[in-house]
Amino acid sequence: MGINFMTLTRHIYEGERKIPGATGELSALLHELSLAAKVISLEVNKAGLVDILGFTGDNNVHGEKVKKLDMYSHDMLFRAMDHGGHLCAMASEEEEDIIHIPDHHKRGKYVLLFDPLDGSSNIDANVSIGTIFSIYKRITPDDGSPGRMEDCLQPGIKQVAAGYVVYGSSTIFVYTAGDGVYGFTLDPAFGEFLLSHNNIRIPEQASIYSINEGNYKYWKPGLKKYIKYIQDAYDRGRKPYSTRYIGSMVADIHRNLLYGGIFIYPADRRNPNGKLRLMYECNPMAFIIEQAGGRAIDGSKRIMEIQPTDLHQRVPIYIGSKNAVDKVEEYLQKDENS
Ligand code: AHM
Ligand code: MG
Repeated sequence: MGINFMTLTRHIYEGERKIPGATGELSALLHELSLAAKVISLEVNKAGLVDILGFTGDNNVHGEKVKKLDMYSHDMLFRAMDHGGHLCAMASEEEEDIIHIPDHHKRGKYVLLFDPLDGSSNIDANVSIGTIFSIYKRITPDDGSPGRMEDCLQPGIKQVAAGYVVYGSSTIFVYTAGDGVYGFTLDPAFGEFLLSHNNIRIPEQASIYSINEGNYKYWKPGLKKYIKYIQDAYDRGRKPYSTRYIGSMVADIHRNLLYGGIFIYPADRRNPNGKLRLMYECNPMAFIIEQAGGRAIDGSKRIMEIQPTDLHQRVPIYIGSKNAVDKVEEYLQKDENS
């Protein structure tokens, strides 16, 4: 029986070797991220066993209750990433301001943004959760000075790499460095991420839709009509889409990436900007989905072309299989023009 020796680390380094002039810094960064992912995965897996479940009692910058595992993951990522010498700044969904690299560490040319533990309302129920990350090159001079806000507030098209980790029935690390999407499953026996999903392509045709339908009443008419359209597929001689909604964006999008589907967190009458954050959730997921052949829009614009103005800004998102996103866009536009 053949053994798969394509580890995540080897894949990253081989990828970088193909790029003329690459310094290896991005590879080192991704490798360090994978170490943090292993540590978080361990902790998530034993969450039910140790006294770590439950609220810390604090609220995060969005006014939501923070659970201990969120903070643990945030701290772990910071600690894994602050000393490598490749970053000039970080930003996290769990922290209001830009995070500086301590003065006693070298600073480098990259910026890292992350959502340490997405879908945290699912923690207590042992449902899949994940980490999302996004990497940019700084735009201020790479002279060892601290990174600044403008280094963080770059549009998604400037990402040099992005990825996510799903802590599910197994732990999987999915990333893109702009040359396709690759997934690696953590082998718990020897603690390595092994290539399990080579060059992932999202099916053009969706068979799943993922949206919190409880908010139906607040949706705009165009979205209501689109959902009705996909539910009426039988009338057009097609199997209707299945509804699947975990409530963990990472897990919902990961499944749709593999099976074909659309994930929507729309603007609605209560939340004109939706719920999800452009910098920590939408841009990295958009980069992955586009690299896999799909699309991600905010209703009218490409997510990755939005110029951010705030680290924590929210944005509506329609993301997934190309044909499905084309269709919802058509419905939303008809609505705007009527
Ligand atoms: P979080 O970052 O506080 O965990 O919230 C983000 C999560 C996403 O993973 C998920 O898609 C969404 O919130 C679900 O929201 P809702 O419960 O409104 O459907
Ligand atoms: Mg989140």
